Amino acid sequence: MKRLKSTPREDGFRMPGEFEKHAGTYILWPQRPDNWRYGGKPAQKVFVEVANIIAKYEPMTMLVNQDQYVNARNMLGPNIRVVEMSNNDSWVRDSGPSFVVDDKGNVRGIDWGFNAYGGLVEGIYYPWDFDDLLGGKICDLEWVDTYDASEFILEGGSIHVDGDGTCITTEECLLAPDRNPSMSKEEVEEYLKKYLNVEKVLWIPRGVYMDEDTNGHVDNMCNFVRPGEVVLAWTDDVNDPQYERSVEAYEYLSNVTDAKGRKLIIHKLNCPSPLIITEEESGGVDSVEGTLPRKPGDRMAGSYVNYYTGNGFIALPIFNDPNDEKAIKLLQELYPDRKIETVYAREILLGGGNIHCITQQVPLGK
Ligand code: KQY
Repeated sequence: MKRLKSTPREDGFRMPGEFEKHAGTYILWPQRPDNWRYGGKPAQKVFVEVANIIAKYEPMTMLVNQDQYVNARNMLGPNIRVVEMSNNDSWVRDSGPSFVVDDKGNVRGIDWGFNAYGGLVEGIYYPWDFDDLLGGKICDLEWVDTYDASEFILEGGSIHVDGDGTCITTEECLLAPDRNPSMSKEEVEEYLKKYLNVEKVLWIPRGVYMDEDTNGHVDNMCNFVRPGEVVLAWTDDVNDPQYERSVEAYEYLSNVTDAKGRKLIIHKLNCPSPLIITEEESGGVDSVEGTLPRKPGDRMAGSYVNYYTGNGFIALPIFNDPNDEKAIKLLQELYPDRKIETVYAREILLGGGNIHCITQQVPLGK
């Protein structure tokens, strides 16, 4: 497949909203013992659960390292395609490609640079060479030509688009000195405009409290329900450090318009109560030089915003928390035509992310 040096904007391609129709979804199989406790065994069960839900609604592909291929194949149903693909960790939202479409229904990929959330400065695992190759490999598997954006470090979880000219991101992540240190905010914004083919970039200052693995990815903090309408991670507890982050984002979003000049409708999506890594959970993770440790007593960046929007469904992480029910209710109201499929997702959160971070959609085109 071709590697393109032009940009989606020049060629009339745009990144669609996640809520637009998909041709399928990718997930990477978890296994690294310095991130997933007990060699990923508990996480694998939850990834299977997520994959089984997605496979009910759209074609589902699981990518897996050679040494786990047979195990993954045996744990997954025959309705899931399992493909061997070398990888360093299991966050295909971030290491995989983004996809763009044109008006004729053609689909192309964008292969961003990937440096494990900060390279040699603040990256959270080493090495990341297999993950950096995933964008191009997945595009090949999809038979789509690929825009070469490898000079620009970007994780897919650090952006959301409304498919209608607007991108939303966080300053905390995209302006972090370990991503694209030689670029100014204006240059980063221009790059996003060219590759996502958007006219406007909205910059929330910070992501969710303690989302330190990712430097505050937007996909844990805010998401487009549809153009003009967002959900925002929220707490009413003024003593919670999350409060000032949520209020700051709310005030910002209340005072901007999107690319089409609309004021945003903002839905507050209350976070679960603080979720803390236990001694037992931390004890199951290998301690390795160069990998961010998962320490007992650390608060995790729990948020319901990290859900995945698929064809006819929402895959929503829940935490056995009193706010689970509120989240389900709000999302069912916001997505009346989609079934809310819940997954008890503490195990994914223990790895540092959630359902949105482990999934990557391929748009249908026409
Ligand atoms: O949340 C994500 N997008 C991924 C975080 C990676 C965590 C690795 N420990």
